[in-house]
Amino acid sequence: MLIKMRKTSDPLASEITSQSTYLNRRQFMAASSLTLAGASLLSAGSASALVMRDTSSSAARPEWLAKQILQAKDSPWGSDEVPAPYSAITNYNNFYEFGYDKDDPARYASKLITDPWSVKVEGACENPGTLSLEDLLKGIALEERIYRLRCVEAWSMVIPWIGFPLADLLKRFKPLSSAKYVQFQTLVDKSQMPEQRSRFALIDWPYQEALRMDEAMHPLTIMAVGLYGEILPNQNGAPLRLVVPWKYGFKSIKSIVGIRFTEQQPNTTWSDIAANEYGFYANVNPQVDHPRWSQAHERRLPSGLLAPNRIETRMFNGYGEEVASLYSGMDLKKFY
Ligand SMILES: Nc1nc2c(c(=O)[nH]1)N[C@H]1C(S)=C(S)[C@@H](COP(=O)(O)O)O[C@H]1N2
Ligand SMILES: [Mo]
Repeated sequence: MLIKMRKTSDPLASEITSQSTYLNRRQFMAASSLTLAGASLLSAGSASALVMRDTSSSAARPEWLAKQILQAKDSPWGSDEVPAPYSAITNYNNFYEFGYDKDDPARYASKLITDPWSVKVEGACENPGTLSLEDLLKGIALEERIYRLRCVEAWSMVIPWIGFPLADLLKRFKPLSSAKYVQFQTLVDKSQMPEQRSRFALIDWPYQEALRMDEAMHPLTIMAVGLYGEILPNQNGAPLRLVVPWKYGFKSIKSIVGIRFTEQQPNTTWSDIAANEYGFYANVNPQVDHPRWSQAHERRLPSGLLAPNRIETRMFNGYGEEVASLYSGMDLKKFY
């Protein structure tokens, strides 16, 4: 598969990525392993400057995970998309545990300890328990999924995730037939997450999100552990984060430590804060505006003053063919 990088003929929205060609998968993987080995990407000839990584930014990069990520298979998803530059994906983030500005996560998340890491699975299932990340990923085949991520704030990015279907994981816990929803929680650790120390925080920690069971089991729903062929940077939700590409970005919860199967619709962070603005479903929908802004368009990042990159927002973020049937008969203006 070709990882399509920006062509020089494309309107350059930002100067973040200088060179541009197509970089084929092999070069991409070779470049990744070079970085893993600590070598400088800048010496890698034509691959240079495509992805500028700060390899020191993650406190821990377990070797077994790096290896598993290098073995990720291609997938047809998004092979026609142009991924945003690595520097854009890792410097423009929402991760409120580390602050509210877009560059706060890149600045403050680097010291988050992600190894060892464990996830507690509980609720309506036959096999609850607490698993280390390594056990959780044992026998799991990773793949690359290049997805559009559409934030409710009306910007979007194309991100080449490395992950696996959430369904592959959930099945192992044998959810009961009474389990209708699955809830996820992010780590709470005041010593590592500065905004959790604030008395004025908007969010009642932990950050939590949830999906209906059929949404969770949908093949497009993944857990990501990497991007651009490498271990997930902390600001993107290391070591394990959800990615639900047809829903607004806030559903794609980061740095998950808890999974719970429930019979009732669980609480979710943003609808708890403002239920009239952020619904449980949060399907990308250009016809249902946020009370304070239109959702008809989005800014595709990277963008700049001279190249705003304003594009039309698509129903279900362009994944309607795959997911529309999940909502047949539902009034999506009511269940926004
Ligand atoms: N724990 C946690 N997860 C989170 C958030 C957050 O603040 N905390 N922000 C969400 C929002 S609003 C978006 S748009 C995406 C952004 O993901 P990215 O920074 O990897 O692009 O993460 C989501 N997951
Ligand atoms: Mo978002």
